Amino acid sequence: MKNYDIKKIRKEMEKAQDAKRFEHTLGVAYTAAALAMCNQTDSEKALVAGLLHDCAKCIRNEKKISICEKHHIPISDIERQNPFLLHAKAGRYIARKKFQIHDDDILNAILYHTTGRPEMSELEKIIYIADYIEPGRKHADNLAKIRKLAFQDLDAALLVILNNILDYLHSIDSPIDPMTQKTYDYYKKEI
Ligand code: DGI
Ligand code: FE
Ligand code: FE
Repeated sequence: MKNYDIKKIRKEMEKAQDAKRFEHTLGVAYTAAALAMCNQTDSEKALVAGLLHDCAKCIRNEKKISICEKHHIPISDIERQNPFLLHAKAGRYIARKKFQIHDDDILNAILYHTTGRPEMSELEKIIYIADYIEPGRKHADNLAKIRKLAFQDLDAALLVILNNILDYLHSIDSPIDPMTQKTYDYYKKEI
């Protein structure tokens, strides 16, 4: 099993993010590690993926676009119109190049942490869920219930979160990435 330099990754993230975002990063990392423990899966990987999931969040939109263009990472129309979505794709790239992460499961957890995808791995689900329920999040009204559910049934929590996000995006008339919709449709049928 690979040993990751958690301290170093944490320090780098503290440098790369503003204070509020770094608090969120720590919240996601430790919530993901707890979810991994609860599911008897690798908590170190969960910690690494949690620490790195938003590693491109504090990069300017133009820079996110240029990183993707320079490294031949395809940008969809919706991503071009909503470049914040690209922090997932750019984040995967930075995790691989700068942090030398070569574990595909960790890289995919970063890549799909915003939209999800059908047939997510357990680690992908853990990061997606931890991003939504970490202690610093205050938004959703049914958050207490979702937090409890997350530690009982990952799939059930995933579906409620996807449903909440889609409702929220519809309510503010925000364009929906086809992958977000596909993920919801898949898990709605699956669960
Ligand atoms: O980076 P974070 O803020 O921690 O979390 P995130 O990467 O999950 O991004 C959060 C926002 O992304 C949240 O407000 C919901 C939004 N989002 C997820 N899927 C889509 C989306 N926004 C749009 N416009 N379209 C989507 O398909
Ligand atoms: Fe994010
Ligand atoms: Fe996040």
